[in-house]
Order: sequence, then structure tokens, then C-alpha cells
Amino acid sequence: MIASPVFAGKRYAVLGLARSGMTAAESLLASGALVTAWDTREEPRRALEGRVELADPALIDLTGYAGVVVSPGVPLNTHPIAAHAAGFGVPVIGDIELFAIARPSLPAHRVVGITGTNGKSTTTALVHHILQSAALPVRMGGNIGLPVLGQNPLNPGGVYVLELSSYQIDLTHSLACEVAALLNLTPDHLDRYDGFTGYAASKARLFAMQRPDQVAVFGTSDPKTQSIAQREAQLRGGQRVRSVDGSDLAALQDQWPSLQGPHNLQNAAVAVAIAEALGLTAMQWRPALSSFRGLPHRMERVAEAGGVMYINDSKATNPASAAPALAAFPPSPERRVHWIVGGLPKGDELDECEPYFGNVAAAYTIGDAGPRFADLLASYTKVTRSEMMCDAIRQAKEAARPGDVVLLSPACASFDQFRDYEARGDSFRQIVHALIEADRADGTGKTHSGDPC
Ligand code: UMA
Ligand code: ADP
Repeated sequence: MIASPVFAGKRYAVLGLARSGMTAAESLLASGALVTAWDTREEPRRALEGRVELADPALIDLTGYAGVVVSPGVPLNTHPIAAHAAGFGVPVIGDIELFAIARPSLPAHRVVGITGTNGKSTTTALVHHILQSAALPVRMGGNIGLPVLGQNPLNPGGVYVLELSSYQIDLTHSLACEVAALLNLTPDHLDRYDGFTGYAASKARLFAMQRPDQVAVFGTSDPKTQSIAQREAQLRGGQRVRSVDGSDLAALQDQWPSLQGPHNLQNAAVAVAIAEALGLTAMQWRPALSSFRGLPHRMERVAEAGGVMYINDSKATNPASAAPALAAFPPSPERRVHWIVGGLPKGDELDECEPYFGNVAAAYTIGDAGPRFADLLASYTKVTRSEMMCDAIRQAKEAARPGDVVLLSPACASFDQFRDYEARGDSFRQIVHALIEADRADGTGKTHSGDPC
């Protein structure tokens, strides 16, 4: 755990006690701070009983507090905490800002911050893998699901690689990353922002926090990212700003089993630019791209049975991230795609996926978005209104022929039917295995007994 003498004797309030908030509270306590903590759920409150003052920071007198540490999942645009804290002149911060404040007390190190709408986790894990392969001391944290304050501090010369969501950047004010990267920007999380412009402005703050001598890396796949890159290049006199499209790496891509598709070329290009900014050579990053193994829930091959491949792409939580999954399967009579799509929609359309509708032999719609997506897709492909994941998998499996692919790439958030995208992907994997097992048990090739639906 990262603790720091800079917090000793100071008073902090912590709102939200899931992964990041609970770790922040523990880190502050280990640092000798006085902590007031709250979560609407009773269970995490009980876990801190006796060690903190339990009170809702949105309802108490905040005079004398050094900050309110708010979890990224608390919607700052609607929650009363922002106005309440402002009334006392107390900054609203997150666990990443606590890390930024603690940095001067840590052994000499560098920080890489990676943001973007899609590809953050893949690129973060890839940079971590490249640096680790080059024998650098390295830690990975942030939105990837590992609160950075929960990591053990690095020895001198180490690198912290942080995946940063817009929610986390909103709660961060002084993180000057030695290397910061923006992969891409497409509309997402619009319930939390004043339109796409507000969301993009949130991401751009990662660069505003840097010093002029620090490096900024940009993808090139969309105009918004390009315009932020241009602005940064002007501000820094063209120095230390790199925009990379991956064209110089394309010839190597067939040596990277877990980085296939144009989107992964973009992710690899950004990762390589980050590695080079940290001083690594091609001799160091090149073998690491080949040995990288992807993350679960991103185009994860969970099973092959009866010649049918089952792919879990549950992390595709918006149309822009589902599009590359569909693009990976050009129309072919030997390999038809059965697409399970839907969940809590991010909008009414599937625009980014539309160029690839021709790749889909049949769609199975689920969740809140199901009826709308079924109407949208009906003129392009055969649609089954499955509603539930289990029915969708069973129906897709029944229809699939040897050579086909059953693909969960929902283009939606998961919260209508699941705790999060991981629970949705785990459910897909478990149902697929159960259906295949049931087939094996009765030996008929079709599911009759032990049907998990
Ligand atoms: N809560 C209240 N009052 C409220 C609202 C919420 O008490 O009014 C409580 C909730 O009960 C909950 C906590 O506040 O206990 C909110 O926790 P959280 O949702 O922030 O969950 P964490 O486990 O701390 O996870 C967060 C990130 N969650 C979100 O951004 C929603 C995780 O990103 C991240 O991995 C983790 O910190 C560690 O840094 C997840 C995510 O979905 C993966 N991110 C979004 C995305 O990738 O699209 C941005
Ligand atoms: P994030 O952490 O930003 O959500 P991930 O690396 O977890 O990104 O990938 C999430 C989904 O986005 C995956 O389904 C993947 O197919 C898709 N994806 C990954 N990289 C990109 C990219 N550069 N552009 C568009 N989609 C991408």
C-alpha cells in the first residue's frame, strides 16, 4: 500500500467505499490522517467501523477538511457533494489526486497516464508488459481495476502505468504525467457530461496538468483527438507531442497474436510511442508485442465446440468498441457471425457498427436496448429478440453451423442486467460452458438436459 507522511494529521472525507474509495481510506489511515467515510451501502461502512468517523460528507460541516475523496462512480454532475464542498472551499478529489499529492514523498519514479474512449485497458496492460519485459520496476493501476494506492511503492527508477477514465481525471488536479496518452475520443458517458464537448474537455485536462517538458502521445483515428493533439503541439511549440497511426508497425502485426485488428494496431502504436518516450529501444519493445497475452472480456475466445467459436467481448460497452469486433469477421459462407448485442444503451443508434452489419448472419438482442436494436437491425439481418443473455446464447448455438462464430459484443453498458461488464462476460463464459457440457452429457449435439436457461 502507498502511504505518505504528507497526509499525517490532516482531515479527509471519503465518499464511496468500493474498490478505489476503500483503498483511499486505508491509505489515508495508514498515513496517519483523520478520516470521515461514507457509502450509501451499509456493508462497506461496517468494515471501517471504529477506525473512521462514519458520516455522509454531503451533510456535514467540512470546515478544516483538506479534501473530499469522491469515488469515480459517484456522478459529480448530479450529486450534491460538489456544491456542498465548494461552499466550504474544500477540494473534491479522487484517489489518483491523493497519489499525485503523495508523489514527492515516493522514491524517484515516472508516471504514464493513458486515457481515451476505447483501448485504455489493453494499452495500459501492454505498456506494463513491455516495461516489465525490459526489466523495469513497474506497477499498473487506475481504471483497469487496481486502485493505485493499493500497490506497493516502487524502488527508485520505477514507472507507474495508470489507466485513467474521464471520471478519474475530473477528480484529479495535479497529476503531471511524464508521459500522457490519448488513444481516441468518441461519444460515451454522456449522462455525466455537458455533451461530447464536455466529455472531450475532461480527457484533455490530462495534458493541461503536464509540464511543458513532458511527453504527450495521441492516436489519430478521430478528429477530436487530432484537434487536441494540434492544440498541444502549438502550446508546446511542436516539442514532445507525438501523433501515431501505426502505419510503420503494420508489417509486424501478424507476429502479435493478441493484438489483431486495426484498433489494436492503434493501441500498439501508442504503447510503442510511450515506451520510446521512456527511453526503450525497438530491441526491447519488439519481442514484448509478440509475447503479450490479451485481457479477459476483450475478444476472448472462451470455447470452441462443434466447430463453433464462442467469443466474449463484453468490454465492448459502446458502439465504437463493438465495431472492431464486427470488422474482424468479413462476410464469408464458411464463417458466419451470430452477434449478441444489447444492454443499457449509450444512445439510440449503432452508427459506428453500421458499416459492418453485412458481416452479421444473425443478431440476438438483449437487455434494455433490445427492442430498439432489433428494429434497427431488422432490415439488415435476421433478428431474434432474445431479451436474456442465456436465451440469446442458446438460440445462437442452435442456429450456428461448424465454422461459425457466436460473438458477445454488446455495444452497451451492462448495468441493466449485470453488476458490471466483468459479471456479464463471466456469465457468458459460464453459460457457454454449461450448454456445451449439457450437449456432451446427452450426446445428441443439441441441448435437452441440464439447460442452464
Ligand atoms: N455511492 C454512494 N453514493 C452515491 C453513489 C455511489 O455512496 O450517491 C457509492 C457506491 O455504493 C459505491 C461507490 O460509491 O460503493 C462507487 O464506487 P465506484 O463505482 O467508483 O467503484 P470502484 O470499485 O471504486 O471502481 C472505480 C471505477 N468505477 C467507475 O468508474 C464507475 C472502476 O472503473 C475502477 O476500475 C476502480 O475505481 C479502480 O480505479 C470501472 C468502470 O466501469 C471498471 N469505469 C468506467 C469505464 O471503464 O467505462 C469509467
Ligand atoms: P477500455 O479500457 O478503454 O474500455 P479496452 O482495452 O478494455 O478499452 O477495450 C474495450 C473494447 O474496445 C474491446 O471490446 C475492444 O474490442 C475495443 N477496442 C480496443 N481498443 C480499441 C480502439 N483503439 N478503438 C476502438 N475500439 C477498441
